[in-house]
Amino acid sequence: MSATPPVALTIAGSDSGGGAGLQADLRTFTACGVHGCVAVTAVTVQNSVGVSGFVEISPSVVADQIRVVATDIGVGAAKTGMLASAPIISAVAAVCDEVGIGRGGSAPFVVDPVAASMHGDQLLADDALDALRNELFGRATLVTPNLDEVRLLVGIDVRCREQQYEAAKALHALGPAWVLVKGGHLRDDPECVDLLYDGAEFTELTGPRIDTPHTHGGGDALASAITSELARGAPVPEAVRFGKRYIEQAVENAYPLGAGTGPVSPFWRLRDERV
Ligand code: PXL
Repeated sequence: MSATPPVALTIAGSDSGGGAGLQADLRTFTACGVHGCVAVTAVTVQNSVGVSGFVEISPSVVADQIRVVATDIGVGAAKTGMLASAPIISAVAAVCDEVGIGRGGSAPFVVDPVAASMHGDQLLADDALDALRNELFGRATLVTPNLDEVRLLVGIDVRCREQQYEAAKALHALGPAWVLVKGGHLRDDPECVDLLYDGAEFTELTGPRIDTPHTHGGGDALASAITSELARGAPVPEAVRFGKRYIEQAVENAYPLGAGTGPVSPFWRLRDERV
C-alpha cells in the first residue's frame, strides 16, 4: 500500500475550457504529488475566447464542501481562487475558522484574490472586494495578488519596483501574515520580479520573463504549487520559491490553445520522451 499523500484543498470556480480555475489547481496538485480536494464556488461557461457567463454555488453548499472534507479527509493547506460574491466569502471565512484553516488554525491558507480573467471578464462582484479585504485577508497565511488586483484592493497603480514595495506594505496592513506582489504585469521589466513581504523583511524573487501569450491559469497554478508545498510542511519563503520554479516550467509547457499552463509531471515527461 502506498503512503498517504499530503492533502490540499482548493476553494475555486470551474473553467469549462480547462485552463484556469479548479481544473488548473487540481492539475497542479497532482503534478506536485499532493491529493487535491475541491470546494466549487461557481461554474463558468468559457472557452479560449472568454467567459460568457457563470452561476454561483450557494454559500452554504460551498461551506459544506469545505466542512466535510476538512473533518474527514483532513486538509494540510488550502487556497482560494474565484470566490464570486460577498456571501460566499463570508461563508468561507466562517467555516475556515470552524475547521482550523488559516491563521489561528493548523492549515496554512493561501488567498489568491481572483477578480477577473485574463480577458478582463469579471469573476468577483464589485461589492465583494470589501469582504475579501475585511473577512479573508486577516485569515490568510499568504495573499498572492497580481498588479490588477493590487490596484483594486489598495488603489496603487504599480508601474515600477518602488511602487511594488509600497503596495506590499499596504496589503500587509490588511492582515495577512505574508504578501506576494507578483510583478508579471510589469511588462517593461526585463525580468519577472515577485516581491515577498512578511511585515519585516522584503525578498525579491527574480525569474525569467517568458515571452508567451499562454499564461491563462498561471496565477492559479502558482498559488496551487505554493499551497502544495505548504501542505508538505514547507515554510512560506521555500514554498513560494518552489511555486515560482513550477510556474516557469508550466508556462514553458503551455499548449497553444489559449487553454492555460501545461502540465508539469514526471509521467508526462516520461511519455513525451518515449514518443
Ligand atoms: O485565472 C483566474 C481564474 C480563476 N478561476 C476561474 C477562471 C479564471 C480565469 O479565467 O475562469 C474559474
